[in-house]
Amino acid sequence: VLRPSPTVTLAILTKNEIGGIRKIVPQIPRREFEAILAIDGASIDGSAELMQELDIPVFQQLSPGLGSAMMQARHQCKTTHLVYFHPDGNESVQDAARIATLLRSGSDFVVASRMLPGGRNEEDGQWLRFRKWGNWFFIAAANFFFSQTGQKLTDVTNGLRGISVELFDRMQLTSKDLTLDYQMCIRALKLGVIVKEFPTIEEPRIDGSTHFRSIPTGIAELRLLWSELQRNRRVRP
Ligand SMILES: Nc1nc2c(ncn2[C@@H]2O[C@H](COP(=O)(O)OP(=O)(O)OP(=O)(O)O)[C@@H](O)[C@H]2O)c(=O)[nH]1
Ligand SMILES: [Mg+2]
Repeated sequence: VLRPSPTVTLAILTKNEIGGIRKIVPQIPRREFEAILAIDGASIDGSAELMQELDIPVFQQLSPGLGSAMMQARHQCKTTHLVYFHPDGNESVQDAARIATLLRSGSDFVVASRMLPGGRNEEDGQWLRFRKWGNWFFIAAANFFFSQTGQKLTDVTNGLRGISVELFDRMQLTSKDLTLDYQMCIRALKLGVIVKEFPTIEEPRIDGSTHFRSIPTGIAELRLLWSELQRNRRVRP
């Protein structure tokens, strides 16, 4: 099959993230992407206006939830591939560019991993690492229940990732909240798609506050895992 040569959109997701945007967005190596856009979740701090000043087309989110924003980015995307980026300070703009490069060289799905050797999770160095321990559980469960090829993923919840639009559509994703990241990884395993990972260093957020508290997030991820177990056979090709 002849495929068009890959083109990549950088999709920036923002909700009241003005401090991070001010520092991070000007550092984005925009030449690495054919297109750039932002989906804004009804920010009230001027995030959307600042993005527009920085020459980035902003689309107001039509329905709530981080997953909905990611799906809307897919619908606005006119390229063959898509990279998701969150300008709150957690993520490196160089790693976003690296994802674009990996997509261009043939990967269908690339996830920046905080758990691979050389990577770092924002909790590393702390004594209590509830989020990281939760992540370990969700990673182990995904690999145990869904891996078709023997591939073992090392990070299933990091939002810094890129995917081909074709694969995104083939995954038939349904999560409207932040569990969409986990659902994408599970669907990749179910479909037997190779997930390309590389180590990434997660820095602390710059400003503002988290949108996702640990316990409700953990419960949402558990529910997602449960529903993926229920529909285990439905997505297989
Ligand atoms: N468009 C849109 N963006 C969102 C929504 N919720 C969160 N975001 C953005 O998605 C990114 C991830 O949210 P965070 O609150 O940083 O989540 P996190 O990285 O798990 O938590 P921190 O450790 O606090 O950084 C940030 O850039 C947010 O601004 C939403 O509903 N819509
Ligand atoms: Mg963050």
